[in-house]
Amino acid sequence: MLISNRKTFALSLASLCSALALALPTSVGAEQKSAAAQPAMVTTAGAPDMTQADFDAAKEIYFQRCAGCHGVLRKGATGKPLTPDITQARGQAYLEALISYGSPAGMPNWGTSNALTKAQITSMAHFIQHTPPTPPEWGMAETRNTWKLLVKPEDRPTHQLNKLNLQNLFSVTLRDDGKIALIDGDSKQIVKLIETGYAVHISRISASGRYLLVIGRDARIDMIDLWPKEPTKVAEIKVGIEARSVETSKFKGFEDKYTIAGSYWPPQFTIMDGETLEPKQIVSTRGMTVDKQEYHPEPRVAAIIASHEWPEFIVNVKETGKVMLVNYEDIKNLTITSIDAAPFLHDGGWDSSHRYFMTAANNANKVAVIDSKERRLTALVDVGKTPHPGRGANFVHPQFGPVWATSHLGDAGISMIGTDPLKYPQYAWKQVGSLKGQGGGSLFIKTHPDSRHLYVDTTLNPDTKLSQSVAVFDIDKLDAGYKVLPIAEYSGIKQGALRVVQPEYNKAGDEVWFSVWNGQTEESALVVIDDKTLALKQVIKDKRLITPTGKFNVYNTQHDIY
Ligand code: DHE
Repeated sequence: MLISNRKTFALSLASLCSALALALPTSVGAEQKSAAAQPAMVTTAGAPDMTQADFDAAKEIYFQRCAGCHGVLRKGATGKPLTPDITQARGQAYLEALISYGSPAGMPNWGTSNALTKAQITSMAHFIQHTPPTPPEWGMAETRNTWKLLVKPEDRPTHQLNKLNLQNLFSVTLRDDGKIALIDGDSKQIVKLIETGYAVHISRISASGRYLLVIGRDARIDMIDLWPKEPTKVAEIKVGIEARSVETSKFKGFEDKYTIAGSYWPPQFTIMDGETLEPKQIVSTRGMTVDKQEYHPEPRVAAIIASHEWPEFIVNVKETGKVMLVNYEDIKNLTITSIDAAPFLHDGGWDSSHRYFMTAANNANKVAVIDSKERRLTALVDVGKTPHPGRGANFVHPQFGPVWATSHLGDAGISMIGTDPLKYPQYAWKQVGSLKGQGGGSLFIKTHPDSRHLYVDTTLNPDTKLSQSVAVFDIDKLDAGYKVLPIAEYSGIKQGALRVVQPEYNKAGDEVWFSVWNGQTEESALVVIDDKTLALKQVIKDKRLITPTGKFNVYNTQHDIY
């Protein structure tokens, strides 16, 4: 896992992880020895023996903190592969040092940040030398068993019954609290807190703007109807054991008809009824990789985006490096177009025309451009090290015309790619320029069609000065460099390992919201900046705002504005 707030690892995580620990077999490929007076032991040839209790505890930590980047089967993705042949060759001391101190390539410093104790680090270094345990599969029976239709469609209102300005509502991830906060973008008041899955990840809005879909790392989806007297959860389902993405159908005539969710484990996606979340189809993504054409047992589903050109979902399959265009016109006879891109596909968003899906192949240091109309790969564009755009940022460059930009985890560059093949063919699908930001460790970049500013966070930079501030570029004077906004300082919070993450605009495009993300027992905040003046507009503090990270403005998310 890429980040965790220090000292915070959440009670809410504990519940999932205990559940995982119960669900997971204890070490596949590892023998268990037990003797009457001896604790049960787990052994793997070449690895230090572990007691069953230590092995289980390490397994929990691995799922909580490591699997997101290294993969459940440890074959590597954002993080390096950690299979026993590799880890045993590295040896105990090397592994302990790496876990403790981290690396400039993005491995967190679990020891020196006090997130893990010395004993836990020793145990983790032992654990990753063992054969990885394989979690169970999750088919239709398991999925259906978790499905809860809380309010039937016929019992829901036929029009909006509350007075909320839904278009300027924000769904805010309260990452380690297992909740989202709905915040009124006008008054900045919390409208409601809603319980969701553990380590909530993202929110997406249905095509009509009525339903909010929230997914947690535990693969639980909560569907919230924004029309009742107060926003209310109407359906819930669990589509696997680990997941990150959810999206709803947006093609004309199919608005709100289907919901899709991608799972990390098992590696598959699930298509559900858009009004009820009733599961309809589960499709495995296991298969051959794009480069070596080798079988991969764990190709996880990363970003998913709904096509506006065809009744299709565009699905990033991380480890195989393939983009699947899943046509949902006939759900019983799914047609899937598989497009070769590059590994490891992660996140991405539309260009400004909403025709081209720009998606990061972060291990290849490339952005894949998928033409959703022609259903093919348009280009693989070389960019900087480990691009991580979120959904990226679209703006009109004074020289290159419309561009889409991404920042990078691995370096300070911000790559701009030309996106207008008609008026600016000479710049289309090329990296036309690179800006220098504050540093590496950037997760998200954002602008708005009515703004002339470009905001870049550096959440994962090891230098707290950088992880607690953001860079702002004036799009009309990009050569002038950036201004620094000390967002964490603006929040007035003095305690804790604050990190500033994810710019998000309000509907009008004249405010930008940032999360000041602190530990679970510490104070966090949202900081709102006036986009015209770049002055601090408001600090939103509330003891219920626990570990805020992603923020999703209903209108901007619904209409793919970024
Ligand atoms: Fe995310 C989006 C996966 C860690 C905050 N994250 C995504 C998407 C994926 C993903 C695949 C794209 C979804 C889509 O568009 O359909 N994230 C992962 C991981 O695998 C990773 C690296 C490690 C993990 O264990 O989960 C990871 N992500 C994080 C965090 O630690 C962040 C910063 C804080 C948090 O809340 O967990 C985080 N991820 C986000 C946010 C988005 C996101 C805010 C949506 C950005 C947007 O603008 O759409």
